[in-house]
Amino acid sequence: MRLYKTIQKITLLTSISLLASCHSILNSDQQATTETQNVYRNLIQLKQKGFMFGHQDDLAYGVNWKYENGRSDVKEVANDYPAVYGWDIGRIENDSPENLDGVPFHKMRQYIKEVYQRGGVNTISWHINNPFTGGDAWDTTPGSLASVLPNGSKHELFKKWLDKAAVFLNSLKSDDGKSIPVLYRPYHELTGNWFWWCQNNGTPEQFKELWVFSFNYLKSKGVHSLIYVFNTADFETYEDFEKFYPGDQYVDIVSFDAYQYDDPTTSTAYVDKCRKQFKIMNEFALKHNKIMAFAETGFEQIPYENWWTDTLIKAIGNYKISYVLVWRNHGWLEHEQKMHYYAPYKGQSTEKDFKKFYELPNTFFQKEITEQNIYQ
Ligand code: BMA
Repeated sequence: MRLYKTIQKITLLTSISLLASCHSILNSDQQATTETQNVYRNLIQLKQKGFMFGHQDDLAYGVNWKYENGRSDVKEVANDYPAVYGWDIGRIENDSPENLDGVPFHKMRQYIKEVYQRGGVNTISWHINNPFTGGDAWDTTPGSLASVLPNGSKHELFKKWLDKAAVFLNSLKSDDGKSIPVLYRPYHELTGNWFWWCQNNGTPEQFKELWVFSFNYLKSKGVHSLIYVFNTADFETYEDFEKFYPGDQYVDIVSFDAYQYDDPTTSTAYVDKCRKQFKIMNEFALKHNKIMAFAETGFEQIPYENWWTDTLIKAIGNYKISYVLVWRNHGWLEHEQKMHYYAPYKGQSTEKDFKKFYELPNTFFQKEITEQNIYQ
């Protein structure tokens, strides 16, 4: 198995060096740092051969542990870290020392640096509180989206919150002082109805204005290390996907989030839905010359032992996505009285299948990505 993967890797390296002459520049930020442009170019090349595996909060905690240096549930199962690491800066807006899931920002910064220095990919989302009400991201009080736009009653407050994000993003630096590139995924799951920025709380024009304003604002604060990820929840048609898209010069990657909720041994609903959405998104990505990603997915507690190689692989099909990321391994959720995790951990029932998934020639984890030197 391992040998097979090694042969595949050599093939990958050879073809990537052949592709190295094809130059492609980031659409969003013409002043993007060299490392940011490099990683984007490398992501374009990598997706021809497979997709990276990602996990939210992977280094911070897992099932039954928290903040132990070097530890990762994924690593304990696959003997390798993920290639992509998801982080969320929710609560940075109110100067909290920890994000909404309890991860201290100073630790997050450290993890992000660690990931960068070993050649992995960091992605950041922001469950930003509701500036209109002071409630959380899930507070969908009507008028919230409009209130943050220029001329809105909370616009000045919103800018202060963006300032805090800018300070954090600008503080992500490697030892040699370089800004660390981040796949930035703001206002995620916009086609849903559960966050204050979702489609039911504003017109497409308002959403686009929110996106473009924040985009320009962060740039004006000197943030030039972002690769912008546009992200939806479910959608039915090409028009639905396109409706809130702010424009090619503001987006680099297009993606959606979709979770498994029913039993994959009796229902094909999740696979069918993902395939349908990938088909539409693929058409969109080709037309707009964008990279695709499966930005969030998972099956809580993974109660089907072949979920990785059977269900997830089928859901992705042959679509050339850059990465798939599963959500966090919180462990026991006290307020819901249940286990909450999406990646396997040592002893979890999908361990064997996850190792098979790891061995597939088209799945990339840390070791393979490190060899690709994606920041160069
Ligand atoms: C949800 C759950 C919550 C968490 C939120 C933001 O899917 O995991 O427990 O607070 O995401 O990370």
